[in-house]
Amino acid sequence: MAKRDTPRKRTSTRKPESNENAKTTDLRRNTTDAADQRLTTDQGLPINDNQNSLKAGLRGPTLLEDHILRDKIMHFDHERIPERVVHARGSGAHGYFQVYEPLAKWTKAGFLNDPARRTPVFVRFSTVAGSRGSTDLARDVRGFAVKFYTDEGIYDLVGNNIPVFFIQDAMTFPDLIHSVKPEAHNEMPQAASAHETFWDFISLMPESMHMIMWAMSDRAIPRSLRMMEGFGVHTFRFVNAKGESSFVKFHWKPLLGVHSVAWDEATKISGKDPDFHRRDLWEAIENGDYPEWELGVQIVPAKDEHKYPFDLLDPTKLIPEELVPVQRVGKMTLNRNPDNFFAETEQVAFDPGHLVPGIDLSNDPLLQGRLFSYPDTQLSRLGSVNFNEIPINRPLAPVHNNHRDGHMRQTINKNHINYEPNSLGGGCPFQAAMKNGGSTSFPEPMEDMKVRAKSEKFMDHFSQATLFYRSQSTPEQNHIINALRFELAKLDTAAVRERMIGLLAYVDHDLATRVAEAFDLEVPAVVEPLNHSIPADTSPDDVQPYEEKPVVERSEALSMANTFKEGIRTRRVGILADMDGIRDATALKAALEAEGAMVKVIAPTLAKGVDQTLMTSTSVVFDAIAVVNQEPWLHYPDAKDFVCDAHRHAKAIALIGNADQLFDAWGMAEDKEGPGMVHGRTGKAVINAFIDAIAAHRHWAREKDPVYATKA
Ligand code: HDE
Repeated sequence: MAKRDTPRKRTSTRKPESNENAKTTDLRRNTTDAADQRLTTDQGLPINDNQNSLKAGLRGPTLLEDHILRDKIMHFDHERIPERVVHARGSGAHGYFQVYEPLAKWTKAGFLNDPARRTPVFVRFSTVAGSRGSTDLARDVRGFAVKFYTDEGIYDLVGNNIPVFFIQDAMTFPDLIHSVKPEAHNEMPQAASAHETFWDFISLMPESMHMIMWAMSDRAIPRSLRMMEGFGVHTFRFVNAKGESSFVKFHWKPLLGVHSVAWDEATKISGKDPDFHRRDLWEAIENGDYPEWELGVQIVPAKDEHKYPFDLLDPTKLIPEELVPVQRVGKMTLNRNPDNFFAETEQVAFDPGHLVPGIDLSNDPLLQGRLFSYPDTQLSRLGSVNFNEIPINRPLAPVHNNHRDGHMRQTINKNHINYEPNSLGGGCPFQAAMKNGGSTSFPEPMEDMKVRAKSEKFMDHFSQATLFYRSQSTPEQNHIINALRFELAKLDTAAVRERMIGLLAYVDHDLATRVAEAFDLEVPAVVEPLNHSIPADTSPDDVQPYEEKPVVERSEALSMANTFKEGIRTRRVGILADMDGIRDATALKAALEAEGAMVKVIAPTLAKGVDQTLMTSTSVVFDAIAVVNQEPWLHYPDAKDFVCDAHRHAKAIALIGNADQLFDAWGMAEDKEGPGMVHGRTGKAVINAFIDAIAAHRHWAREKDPVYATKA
């Protein structure tokens, strides 16, 4: 066989990058794009035959001396590193952040004070429970971790898409994660909380009830990583140049609005396209539809620390936006896909302890535990204290210190002065004065007893769970009830289910009743708030008196029903049309694409003007569908599934020509009318009505699943 000695053509369709950020992050890339690339060993030896191992004769055994074969196989044998113990399944992207106005009043952080500065970022989104290859559409919290490569060093905002957490103290994190991961004896189920050990743990942890409301809501099955909010969860501190501190909660608000899929749809997407979220993010960036989020801050002046009925240090509580509005202070844009998944998305190492001057920690006991966990995890995952030298983790700010050696050290330190203070090195590297950016911790006054306990306000486990539930629209509440029915029905132990109904009764009695109906259980009467008692050995000084505090009964910001619903940019639309309907389909496609939608024409065969065959397609990967004409769909079971699923999942549906007759033929005559259903010929009126219906995202009012019904 002739040997290749010429380079293959690059086939990437990637658009050339033009922004500043690309230039800076390129510094960390190991680019070997030279035109003439000969295949070599890791030592640089050109390889003449990459197909045949070295043998003693044409039919003889392979020789041990074949170092080319041994090197290749040995490298391959070690290609996997331990996956993250949580958040193993993730997708990443590069981009930049820009602040709108200087935030000097609150923080001295340089990247939050210079509107002209574009700070490069790398973002990794993730699920929590599943392994690296698990489905994107699991019911789960999504990680939302942002690494800012600031001029003052790395700042990591390692948050989630839900603003609160299951537990209040780092001490119980391993228990929580053990309980939700696949069960220890049989490694099932993958990427799902619907199993015995998780609900056993939760039913004994009333503090988790607020987070459970979020996790059972549609927030846990996002439509797209580009359409979910992000939260720093903990309360952090801002510190300004005068040394004054205020408390801050961080938010990411997606400019496309917050949208989710239906649960039945999520389970079907998991089968049809387990990479649905990853693909969606990748394609949007490749198409130039760069995802954007505004950074929001809720600022609480130091003097207001004890003003609220909840403790700012309690990560199971949020600050209702009615009490402290979210101020939008800057924008993050993701505009470049990683070049190499392993080198970037897999090796990126976040740490809530990566801070810059002007942003500091609070005493949230969950956050405090994380400060130990992340660098410790990097050690076992990435194998060395030198993980900071991996290109994706390297700061753009210069690094000067006396760290030396260790596994896989990259830096070649060129002199022998590896201690401080020193005189032989001219005192370098020297400590930075505060005025020159030297970081200091906020000098929070502190004098107290050592205790294993929590402050009194941590003991209110239900009022914000109730606030969340009561702030949801009716369809959202129905989805929570249905999710709880699904999860609890998967349990073998009736006592766990009963304990859960008991806890739900403290959140909302109607909620508990409607969940309990599915199991024929009685809801116990609620006598008084079920809170942990304060441990007997707590100092009386630590028990804070209860005062009148501002209370919010309902918060609009907590419901996705109130999200942004204008425009159809990046929405996916599938049009069923055979050759007789191709003209209508092409016209509709052009009109929707002009509004920024991503449209596919689907037909039984891959003829001209057709993008996908019916056999390879499914409506669960589209946001809206159109059907042109009744024929030939009447005779295709796949077409019936396509349309019925779209209808059940409350999507916008356009029935073009006589396609509405399909609904009569399929025994769904009454379903062809209703919100989000558009009929007619492909004229302006129909197209505009369809665009409005798609922009609304979902038409939940159409849902009529019998399990939602309340017992008479
Ligand atoms: Fe994490 N978490 N976590 N976590 N977490 C990790 O760190 C941990 C918590 C979050 O895309 C691990 O580098 C403890 C809250 C995200 O690489 C590990 C506690 C929030 C990611 C770890 C928490 C998070 C992680 C695994 C309780 C939301 C993925 C790999 C004290 C604010 C980051 C790694 C990425 C990852 C520990 C609680 C978010 C094991 C001990 C609360 C987004 O170190």
